[in-house]
Amino acid sequence: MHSEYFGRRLALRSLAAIALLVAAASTHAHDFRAGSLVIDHPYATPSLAGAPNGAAYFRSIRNRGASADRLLGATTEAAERVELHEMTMDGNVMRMREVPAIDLPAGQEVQLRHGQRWHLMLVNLRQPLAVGDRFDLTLKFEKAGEHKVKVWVQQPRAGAATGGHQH
Ligand SMILES: [Cu+2]
Repeated sequence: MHSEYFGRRLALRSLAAIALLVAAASTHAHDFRAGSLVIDHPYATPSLAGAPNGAAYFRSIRNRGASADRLLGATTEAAERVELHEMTMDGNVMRMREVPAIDLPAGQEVQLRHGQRWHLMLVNLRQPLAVGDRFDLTLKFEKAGEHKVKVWVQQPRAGAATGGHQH
């Protein structure tokens, strides 16, 4: 009788554990708060075979505050250094340049997805980035200070810009 009760409890427990796992797996987005900033879904695309560099993106960074802030840079164990890059079109040629900061105007949302204007370049990856990997990235903001976020490595969603990031 005792053992039957125990067995039931175990079964209930593993059901609860499975429910938790399912809940975790179905969470497709994550976000972080840094003062009045909301850093929505930091992610990176898998690195290309033989490519020394990778790139990290965000769904967006929202500044819900009353004053402007700026992203000044980032560091990560996953790469030797991180650069803020801006993409511009020069006729038909896509150009990339390093910028000292990315403006985050008060009350606005800045999109930083792949194929868009900005990205964080991960210079000299310690190891290739594969789908499912996660790594820490410490962002440095002018006003909000330093904040660590978790970057998810994932395949760009079908239908999204293919973001050809070549360095
Ligand atoms: Cu770049």
